Amino acid sequence: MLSDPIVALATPPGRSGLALIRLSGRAAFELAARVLRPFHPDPARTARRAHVVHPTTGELVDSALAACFPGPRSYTGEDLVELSTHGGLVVPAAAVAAFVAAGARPAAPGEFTRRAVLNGKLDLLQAEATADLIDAGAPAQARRALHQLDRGLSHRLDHLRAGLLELEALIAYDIDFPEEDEGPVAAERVERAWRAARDSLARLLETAPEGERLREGALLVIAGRPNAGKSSLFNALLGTERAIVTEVPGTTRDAIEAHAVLEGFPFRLVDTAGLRESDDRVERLGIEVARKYLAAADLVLFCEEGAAGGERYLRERDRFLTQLAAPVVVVETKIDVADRLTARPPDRLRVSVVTGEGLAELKHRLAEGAFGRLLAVGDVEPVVTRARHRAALERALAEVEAFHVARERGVDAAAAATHLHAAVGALDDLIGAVTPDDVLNRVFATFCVGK
Ligand SMILES: Nc1nc2c(ncn2[C@@H]2O[C@H](COP(=O)(O)OP(=O)(O)OP(=O)(O)O)[C@@H](O)[C@H]2O)c(=O)[nH]1
Ligand SMILES: [Mg+2]
Repeated sequence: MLSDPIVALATPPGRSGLALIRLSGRAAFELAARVLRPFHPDPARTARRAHVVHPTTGELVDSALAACFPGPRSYTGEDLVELSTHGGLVVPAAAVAAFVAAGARPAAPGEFTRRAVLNGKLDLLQAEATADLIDAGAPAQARRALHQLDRGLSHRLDHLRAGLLELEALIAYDIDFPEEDEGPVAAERVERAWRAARDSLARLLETAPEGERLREGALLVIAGRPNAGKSSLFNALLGTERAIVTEVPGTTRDAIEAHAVLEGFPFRLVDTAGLRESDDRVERLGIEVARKYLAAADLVLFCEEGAAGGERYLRERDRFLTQLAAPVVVVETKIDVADRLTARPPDRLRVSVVTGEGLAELKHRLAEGAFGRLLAVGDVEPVVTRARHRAALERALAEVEAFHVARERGVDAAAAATHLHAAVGALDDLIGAVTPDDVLNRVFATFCVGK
């Protein structure tokens, strides 16, 4: 049942000062009155002290603070109680059990937010942003989620939608008076409005690759010849000694993956086996794995020692680099021991993990390489962060293009307008105007309990 009372612990279980419990649904206040002594829903949104008592055994569970949020002015849009109890393993669980004994059902993951969406308190993009904010592991992810929670992307879609409806209104005259050659609306005006809508959609879509990368972390693969200093750099970027470093070429055999935050952006860093012809079976397998990662990389960090030189090396290196699909950042390693007299291109990145020289500049270049477009648009422009968003926008763009083709071919206005309807429909799906259950299930599948 949609509005049956649900209860959940909204904070993680474990040793903590406080825990937050949420209760929402029909008759939530009557139910709370069976557990909280004393209990007054008024004044609303005000914290009041109450004893938490098990309704059937009468056992005292805790002395807590309760605040009531009468619907529709609550997170879920229903009557909602928030209870701050003491933390730890025993008290919060006993408090939840008391509410269950009083008639509440333990909430499913994301069920509070799902109700917020169904009651029109949040759109689907905001619900997704709520999950993204909770899951954020890097500051840039949190900023992006907050922007979306604030309806940043939703506003842009509202605007796009209004533009499409306006375009439809512009050609309405052609629909009503198809025989007239030139209606009161000049063809150029329709063309202009169409171009504006198409460009706006296309620009939003262009943010998708980096937007999705922002949610998942950019796959940054460190490559180079054996002993080039890859593992040392991997550790330095991570800030911990994760990979084994020795002076023996061929130390790293397997790929090692770890999460890192560079310049506030999320990365999946991969250290790989040094690339060379090898007779060692294990090393060969490691090189094979490295090649697979390189094929999937969003960005490659190629390490080489200053003295690596030699015509043949450079030829082979350049051939290797041009084969890569991903953009490459080349860095010279071990500059604390490098020959300072050798001439180098002035824009060459140079680092030492011993002195730390060049590391800040390298991190900046990596963030730019993987998230340059996001850095350029800043935090105010909306960005598309999920495959679901991209698919809907691609559908809308295809329909907007089809509308134009139909007009060019002289298809009658009513038929051309069906493409605009379909484009508006795609945007409605995206924002969650009418959301089928299976879409909701997918969106909320990864939520945590209590949110
Ligand atoms: N002086 C100095 N030595 C370094 C620096 N970076 C790495 N080294 C040394 O270079 C050697 C090889 O470093 P690794 O990080 O293991 O190199 P790798 O590219 O991972 O090597 P493989 O795993 O064998 O392919 C080790 O002896 C490191 O201590 C540096 O910045 N300065
Ligand atoms: Mg290594």
